[in-house]
Amino acid sequence: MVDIDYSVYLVTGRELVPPGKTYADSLEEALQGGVTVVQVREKTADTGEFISIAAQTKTICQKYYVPLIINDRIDVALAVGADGVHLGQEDMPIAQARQLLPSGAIIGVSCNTREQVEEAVKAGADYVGIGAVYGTQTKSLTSPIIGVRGVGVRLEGLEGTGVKAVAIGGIKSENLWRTLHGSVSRNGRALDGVAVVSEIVASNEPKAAAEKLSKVFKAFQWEQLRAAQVQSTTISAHDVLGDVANLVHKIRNVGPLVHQITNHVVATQSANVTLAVGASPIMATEPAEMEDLAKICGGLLVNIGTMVASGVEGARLAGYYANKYRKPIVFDPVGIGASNFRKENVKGLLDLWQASVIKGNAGELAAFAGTTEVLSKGVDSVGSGFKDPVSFVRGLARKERCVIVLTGATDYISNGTNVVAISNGDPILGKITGSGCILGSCIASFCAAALHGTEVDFEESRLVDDAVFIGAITGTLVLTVASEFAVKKRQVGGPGTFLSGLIDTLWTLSAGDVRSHARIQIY
Ligand code: 3NM
Ligand code: MG
Repeated sequence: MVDIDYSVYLVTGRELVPPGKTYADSLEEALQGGVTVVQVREKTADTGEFISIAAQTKTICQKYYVPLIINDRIDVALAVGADGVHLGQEDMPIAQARQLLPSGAIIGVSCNTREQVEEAVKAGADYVGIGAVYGTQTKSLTSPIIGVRGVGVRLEGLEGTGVKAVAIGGIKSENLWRTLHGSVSRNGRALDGVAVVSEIVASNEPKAAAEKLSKVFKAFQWEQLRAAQVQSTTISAHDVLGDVANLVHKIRNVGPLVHQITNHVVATQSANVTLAVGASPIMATEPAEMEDLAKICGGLLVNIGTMVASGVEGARLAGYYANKYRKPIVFDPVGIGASNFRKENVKGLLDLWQASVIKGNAGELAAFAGTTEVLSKGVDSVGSGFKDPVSFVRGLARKERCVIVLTGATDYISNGTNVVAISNGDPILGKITGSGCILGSCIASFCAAALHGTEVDFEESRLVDDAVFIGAITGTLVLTVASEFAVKKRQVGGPGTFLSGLIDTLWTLSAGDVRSHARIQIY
């Protein structure tokens, strides 16, 4: 069987075609823009009209060698000689459709739950349509919106099978990058395509709309391919520390504005640390100002520490606009394992936006990853609680498509390929409140500085790249090296003087200090 390219899967919606454009013109332009599959979906047409639309669609699709799929109606598919059918949960069972259709016909099934995905696989579906990912105006939904994290869970049902998957429901070029990055199973199974109606059909420029989707998808596929090929690259500690030193220098010149939504326990010291490393904090939480701030800030920190329900909307919008304006987001799911509210909150936020860096201690990241690994106390010589922290952070970074920072006596930072372990830091860091939260501010500041001045193409993500990796490493090194300096060089009597000593040290720490005192190991 020929492999079908599901990447830009157009579902028709004749009623949405804007005035002044015919259905046929809109369809043809969409195909010119890079649509790879067309499904004719007619919810009210009589059989005769459906057949005539399907036949017209087939003629146009054939010009572009694009397969044609008919929604629901086996008879219509047979009548026009379509390439396949798409079945809803209430439509004809797959086995019966398979009997009626010619051999090799494509059969796709709409799935809302993981169980439905598994059933579709068992019944011999060629692909599943998983949705609705987001809210949609196009169809009145009868089952729950599942979010990108939910798509990831449903993709687990496809692991080890050749069944393909597209996501559907509210997908736009604006949220496509997040959709693709977020919709990944724990073992890295990603989407084969996205199905859209309104983004293309309701557009006055369906060609441009399809081109945009296609371009983002191709960039994603390229990234996937590269990730699969490049299991590890050899980077040297010398080169990494060179980049770190440059960034410590750069942040003083750039002075990036860093938007921080953090908990009220640490807000003041986080703002002071941000200033001390050479950046400027803005600690705003009002939803109405989030878009304006995303435009002017170099980066965003979201820390859920003391977040209350009324604060969630600000965090949602801040991240949404940070993604939109391509600003890096550092996400700190503080105490995620402590309550269901926090867990649901984290899920809700990551359903909406893509983090560039996720940081946490062993307990937090274990809860976040949903690992069953028991965090036994004090048995682990690396002190992180994980038996194999290197593999853990690498795997989680791959799954989340972002940089992971696992904090502990040794900090582990991964971009999904390499892992940098940092063994700097004085134990007294554990004796002041919020040293982890401060680290988040520090990392956000250096990520903002790292991305400063890089031109960002809308279709291209620069949210998760080498600059962010170096930003995370630099933020961690600067804070941990400074803690050692503060203890050694100042008259630190205890945690109180340590905090002020730390801020003073951050203020004066040079690129050379960081470079010469860094203790890093690369895996
Ligand atoms: N099926 P738009 S959502 C046809 O959840 C369809 O199964 C869905 O349209 C499902 O891209 C949907 O305009 C409509 O949001 C998708
Ligand atoms: Mg149906």
